Amino acid sequence: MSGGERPALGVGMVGHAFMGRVHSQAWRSVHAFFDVPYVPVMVAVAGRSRDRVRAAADRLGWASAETDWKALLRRDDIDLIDICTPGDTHAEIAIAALDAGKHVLCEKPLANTVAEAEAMTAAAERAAERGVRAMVAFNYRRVPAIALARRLVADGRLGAIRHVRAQYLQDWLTDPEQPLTWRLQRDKAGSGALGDIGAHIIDAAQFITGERITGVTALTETFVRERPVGAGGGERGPVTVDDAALFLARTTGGAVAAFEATRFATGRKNALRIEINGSKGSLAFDFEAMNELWFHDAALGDAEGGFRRILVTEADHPYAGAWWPPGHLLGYEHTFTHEIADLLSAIAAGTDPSPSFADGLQVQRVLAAVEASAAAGGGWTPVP
Ligand code: 4PW
Repeated sequence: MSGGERPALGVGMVGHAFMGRVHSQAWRSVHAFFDVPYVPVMVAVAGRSRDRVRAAADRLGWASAETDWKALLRRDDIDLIDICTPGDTHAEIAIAALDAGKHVLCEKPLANTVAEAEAMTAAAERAAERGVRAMVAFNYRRVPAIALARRLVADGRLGAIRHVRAQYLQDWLTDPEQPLTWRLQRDKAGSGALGDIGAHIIDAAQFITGERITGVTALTETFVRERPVGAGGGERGPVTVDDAALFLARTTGGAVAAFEATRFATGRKNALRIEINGSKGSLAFDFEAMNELWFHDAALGDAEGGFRRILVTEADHPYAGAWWPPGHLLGYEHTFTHEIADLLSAIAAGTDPSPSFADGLQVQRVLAAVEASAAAGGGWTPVP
């Protein structure tokens, strides 16, 4: 295998549904836009059905297809395993891959339980001693506007952070006839809106502010408790996860925070929103207008202050310069390209990628605290 001037890095991907499709797009294009130290080679994709994985390989650009993910670990031409499967398989695949000396990119949330996330983090720490790296895929960190928000906070433009208001609003479950897919089953997904989309706003809030959540008080709700199983037959099965999760939190820097994750926000499709108020200014972001960051600089005074839109497409904005001229907007898929560019750079630099498995474990602890608080009627629950 040759990657031209840059060495090749063989990739094997497990799973080829929504996340597998978007990761494939990133693996195909990253080296064309970013000066990454390796040229990824899309060696093989693994999936359970022979026909479907073969078709996915052809369509998404993978050179070969396997029906057993363990086959990927046995191949010498694969250096990295990309895990795009439901949460119940993350721990087994990631630990086996790291122990086999393969770098790992793992979809979020890192695992279904804190115990699994701890075992994965221990495996990542063992692997790091051999130069093998692991990253958890919180892709929204790589939205240029979110990365710019972090830069503004780090540069002191917001002063002391007082409020974090974070929401992740979707509406794809409002129809009670929406089938009982794996995301609605606790044994497969770990939790519902909480882990699937709440995990993203936990990570984004901590990433932007540089602060960590120290404790929570929470409630969760499941509005539709049974849904159709499979197509047509009339059979219904129990929904075993939350449809919505809301919680208040405190952070290491003394801020107070409000989080809301729901799949019942009628009319909201993928509204990951975050507003941060500090002593010197405020920031506001909504993924449904992901190229924009709104910034209020209190130093301008009442007469000239107010939220101002920054179109985050300038060459000196994070990631944006690698793409198109200013004003030519980016989309959801670009965040995954950015994530993979950062992962490849970390592998070459011999440093822990960010977010690491340890970061994923910390988010998992917040998720567990939210569930524990909600189960106890909303009692204050510290995050260890
Ligand atoms: O990770 C998230 C998914 O599980 C995604 O970013 C959006 O919410 C789209 O699907 C779910």
